This record gives sequence, C-alpha cells and structure tokens, in this order.
Amino acid sequence: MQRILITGATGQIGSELTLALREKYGTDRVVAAGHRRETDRELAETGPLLSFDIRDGAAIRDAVREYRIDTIYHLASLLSTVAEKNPQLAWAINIDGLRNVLEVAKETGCRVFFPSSIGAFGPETPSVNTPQITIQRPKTLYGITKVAGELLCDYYHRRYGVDTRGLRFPGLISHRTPPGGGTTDYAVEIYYAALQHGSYECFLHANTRLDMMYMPDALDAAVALMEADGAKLRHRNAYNVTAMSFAPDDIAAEIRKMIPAFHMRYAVDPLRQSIAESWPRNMDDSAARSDWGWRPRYDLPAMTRDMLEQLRVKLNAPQEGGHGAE
Ligand code: VAH
Repeated sequence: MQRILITGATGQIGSELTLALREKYGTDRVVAAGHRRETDRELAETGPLLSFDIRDGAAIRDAVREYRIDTIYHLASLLSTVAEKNPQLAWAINIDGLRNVLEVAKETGCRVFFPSSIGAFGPETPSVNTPQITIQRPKTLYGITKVAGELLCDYYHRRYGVDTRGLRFPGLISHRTPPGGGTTDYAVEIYYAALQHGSYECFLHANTRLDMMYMPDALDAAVALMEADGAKLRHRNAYNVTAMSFAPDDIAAEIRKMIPAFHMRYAVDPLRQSIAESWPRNMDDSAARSDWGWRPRYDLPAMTRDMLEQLRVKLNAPQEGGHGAE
C-alpha cells in the first residue's frame, strides 16, 4: 500500500488531492507538506501536515525517511502570472525544488508525480489538437520551468530508473482552495463573483479560448496515471490531458443559464492576455486515453452546475441568482 508525500499540499491541487488520497489510502499514509502550515486546518486535522521550504533538500529527505514514503506527488510550484513577476524565485522553487525531489527519489526509490501544464507550450506550438510530441518553446518563465521539469523527470527515469510520471494539465477549476496567481484563475473567480456580485470583470478577452478541466477530473487523472502499469506508458513526462476548451464568453453564457441576470465586463490585463495567447486552444489527449484509460467526467455545463451548487453553500448565497454573502 502506498505511503505518499504531497508537496505544495496547501495549494489549489494539493489541498484537494491530499483529502482525496487520504480517503482512498488512509489518513496516516498521506503526508501533506506546505510552506504555509497555518493555512489549512482540515489538512492538519485529517493527517500529518509538515511545513518546509521545497528548496531545502534535507527537509524533503528527512520527511521521506521518517514517514517511509514511497510516492511523492510534487505540486509545489509558482504559477504562471506570479512566476512572470518573480522569475528568479520561480526558477528556484519550480526547478531547484523539483531537482531536490528527484534526488531524494533517486536515493530512496520513491516514485514521482510531476504536474506539467499547457504552459509548457508556446506560440510556435500547433494550437489546435496540440500533439503529444511537438515543439515546446514557451515564452514564460513558468513554461520554461515546466518544459525543463518534463525533461528533468524523463532524464531521472532514463538515467537512474526513477519512476517519474507527469500530466500536462489545462486550467483547473475548483471550489475548495482558490488558485494562487495563474492566468486561468478567471475561470474560478467568475463563479464566486456571479454569486457574490451578480457580475464579473474578466482580465482576458471574451474570445480567449483555452483548455480547462474541473478539479475532480484532474485528481482522477493524477491517481489513474500513478496506478497505471508502467510498462504500458509510452510517455512519462508528460501526458496531455484535457476535458473542455472554452473562452470567457462561453462560461459567462453557461452561468447565465442558472443566473439569468449575470453580467460580464472585460478589463484586459496585458500580461495575462499575452500569456494566454501563447498557449494552445485545445490539446490532443488521445495518448492518455489509449495508454491508461483517461476519460474526463465533467463538461462545462456539468462543472458550472456543481461549482454554483458547492459555492452557494460555501458563500451562504441564496438559491436563485447571485448576491450572497458580501
Ligand atoms: C496557471 N492555472 O494559470 C495554471 C495553469 C494552464 C494554467 O498552469 O498558471
């Protein structure tokens, strides 16, 4: 039975993955590690929650040995917009942190999950049906760390036999923990704004189409990949996975089906618009579907219904329309 360490456990993916894996494998077999111990009471109350800096390799090694870890979901990372504003810090966390994890995995035999992203592609990449193997010349520091991360994980697999596996995630939408500084964050903020204010001011153009995925599908994909037969994996780092492709005006139209008075305004942020335009519109994820049975469950209507239902409870918002807790 797996004994798992999750780095970046207090982040958007990590917080939900920790709870899901504790339910699946048992609370004492899933150790959460974040750099902000105080920010998640539920993680602290449902199992071990450590606090260390991912740039401290010794701290990772100590945690792996103390808890007899055999699998590391390495989620600690700065996201695209924050990374563009802090490139040196982003390189240190996203690359030096990953190298620390891979070195510990090489020494201890741990398997490693690495989250790559559509951010690993750039404007020269075919933007429609983006192939599994294609040109990757991202223009953001975040994207550079994701391509370098994919190559580093493949290197540790080929050179040292470390069982590394990864996914190129699209924008992820969730209701539990807000994302921390990504270019696709509008697709989360919009649901909160629809319920709290009845309107949202979007920082991307109305027609900026991007790959997206609801968090339950992202968690299922990560676990399915890590449980897959390694002999059947034609790729390691990293598989394209997607669930839907939409633009801000698509998600606004879907929200209006449930909140008819919802109003969308646009105030484009040049930085985040330029990042989004450098990414593909939709990926070809046929390799993940054939190699390990990837199938998303949520499309835009299903995600919108669930997001609004979950957030109405979280925000104590009225059933009809928006304008819940201010
Ligand atoms: C970001 N949410 O916006 C992340 C993700 C595909 C985007 O990598 O940086």
